[in-house]
Amino acid sequence: MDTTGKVIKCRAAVLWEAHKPLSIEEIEVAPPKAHEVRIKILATGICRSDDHVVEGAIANQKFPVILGHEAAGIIESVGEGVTSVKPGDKVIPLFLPQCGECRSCVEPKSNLCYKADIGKHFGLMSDNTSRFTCKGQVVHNFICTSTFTEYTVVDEASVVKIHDDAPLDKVCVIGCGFSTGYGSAVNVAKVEAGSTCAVFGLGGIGLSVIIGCKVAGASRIIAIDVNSDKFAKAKELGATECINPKDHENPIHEVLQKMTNGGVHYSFECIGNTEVMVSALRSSHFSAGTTVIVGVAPSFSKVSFEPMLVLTGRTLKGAIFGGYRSKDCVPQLVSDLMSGKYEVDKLLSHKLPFNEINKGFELLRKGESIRTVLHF
Ligand code: PAD
Ligand code: ZN
Ligand code: ZN
Repeated sequence: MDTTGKVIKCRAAVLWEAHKPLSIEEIEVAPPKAHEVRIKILATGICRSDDHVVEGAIANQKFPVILGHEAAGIIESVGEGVTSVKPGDKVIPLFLPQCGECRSCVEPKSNLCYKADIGKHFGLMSDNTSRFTCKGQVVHNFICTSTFTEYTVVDEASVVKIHDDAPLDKVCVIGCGFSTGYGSAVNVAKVEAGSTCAVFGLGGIGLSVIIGCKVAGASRIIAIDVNSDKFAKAKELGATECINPKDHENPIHEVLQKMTNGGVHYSFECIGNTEVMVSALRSSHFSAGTTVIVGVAPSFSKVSFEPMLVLTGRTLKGAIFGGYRSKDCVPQLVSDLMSGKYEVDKLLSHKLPFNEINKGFELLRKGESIRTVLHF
């Protein structure tokens, strides 16, 4: 049946308010307006950033909302003026858009397009309306994507065509977790061959940082987590040593300083914990070290440290989506995966039917899953 131009009724996981489970509902998805596309989502992963909203750590998120931002699917229909994709194309939705026209998109060093909703959480399309309704109520979108639904509508700046043969149940992780971690190592830190790295937090993001450090040729990759169950996988992916801060009396930065004769070249915070951000900074070499903040800390939280820590020459930086310009880079990341430059199978720990989405969140909270991929 041709659904072009029609409202589609389908299943979606609606979060009516923070601190509640997601609720599987029938929603209506309006057709795409000009420069928008409607996507049939076929696989979507659960990322900690989705859970931050459920936990209420993202203060200004508008409700009700359809979360989800790491996914792959097929274009169902396109609005007027859309040129970069057509119905039937395999695509990845981009939570970090690339409009190609704003100040960031024309700055070669920036990747944070002005169309991004990160930190703003307006949760609406560019005409300030939503394409989702449920039980007569407007439902907001989440960081330009909303993928916990059978169908979603996104701006053309927030979607990119990928290889026709791409395995969607795998490449969905390129929509967030893999690219964020991998890019933080190879693109943001620019890890060099022979260097020493420390990765704090071994979820989907931290493990992807490890993959990046290994591809870059780091000679030591020290993986740190308070949950030692995470170590086996970290080692399989390239960690050379694993340490649990709970096994040490001294602060973790002292342990790392000692292990590395004066600090690591690169450290990565992949948790979203402000204290660990400072530990990561202290773990790096006082004048040659670089620390990358990847984790998302709760809204309004503050990081505090003595300026001397950076005055001596350390670099502290951060990036969204591994510093990648999304439209330019995602198709290549997919092709590189397909050609075997890296593999993501170890990140995809669980697979669940869409209706069991709350179980997927539980697995993440209990530290049992890396990525749960939901299928429809
Ligand atoms: P996750 O919850 O799967 O992994 C976090 C890991 O950190 C777990 O293994 C925990 O056991 C571990 N941990 C918790 N506290 C500590 C501690 N004090 N010391 C050491 N280890 C600890 O999350 P994830 O990998 O999906 O995401 C990690 C963060 O990255 C999270 O804050 C998420 O919001 C953020 C993120 N950032 C971007 C971006 O573009 N910058 C994109 C996607 C996710
Ligand atoms: Zn994410
Ligand atoms: Zn832009």
